Amino acid sequence: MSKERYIEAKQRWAEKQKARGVTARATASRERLPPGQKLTTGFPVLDLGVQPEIPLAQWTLTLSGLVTKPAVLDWAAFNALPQVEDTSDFHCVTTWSKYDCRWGGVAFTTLYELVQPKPEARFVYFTGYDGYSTNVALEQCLDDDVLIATSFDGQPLSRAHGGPARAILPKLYAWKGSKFVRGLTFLAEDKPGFWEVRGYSNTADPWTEDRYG
Ligand SMILES: Nc1nc2c(c(=O)[nH]1)N[C@H]1C(S)=C(S)[C@@H](COP(=O)(O)O)O[C@H]1N2
Ligand SMILES: [Mo]
Repeated sequence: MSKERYIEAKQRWAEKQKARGVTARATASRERLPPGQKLTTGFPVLDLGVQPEIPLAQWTLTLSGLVTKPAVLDWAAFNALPQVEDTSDFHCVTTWSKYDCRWGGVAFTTLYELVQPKPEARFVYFTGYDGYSTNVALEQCLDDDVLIATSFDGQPLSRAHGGPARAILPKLYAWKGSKFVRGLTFLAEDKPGFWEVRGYSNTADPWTEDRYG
């Protein structure tokens, strides 16, 4: 069934349910939707007012800091790494959530194995081509749903949503995933990023509404 027909069918089903006076199944979504969040079916765009244009021929991802094998990957080298797909939910601190985002790209763990962080590395500082930055504990980056995504829903990641490549960390509020990602620096000491120095939470757990401070 095509996506359009599937959506139409679901819509008809919903209308029928409504006509019958049947209310939506709240239980599943209540368990899936973190507190204080509202589900959106669109995909809002949030950035710093700049969406840098990075030609693929000039794009690089720099992996540096406390690592045994620092690396600067160009587009070809990055795409030659094992590719994964992961579908996850997306929670923005401004209270919208989006379900079932299908991301494709390179798992964080693949990059971890490539550069071999030193034992003292405990934090990762992500930077973006737009001047953005954000910090995450290394341990959280090692979850199997964390990736540097270059595709969304089977299509190349659009510039609006952070293309050519962005970080995705589904278990944390979405500001922890840098769009237009440019570098990952492995650090011994934590270093607050763009929003973290402006009062956003350092740990950003949607399930405890760990939004600010
Ligand atoms: N480089 C960069 N990454 C960023 C941001 C940004 O402004 N610049 N905004 C963050 C915030 S607050 C959110 S909610 C998500 C939004 O991603 P989207 O625009 O694809 O919805 O990107 C995050 N990553
Ligand atoms: Mo956000």
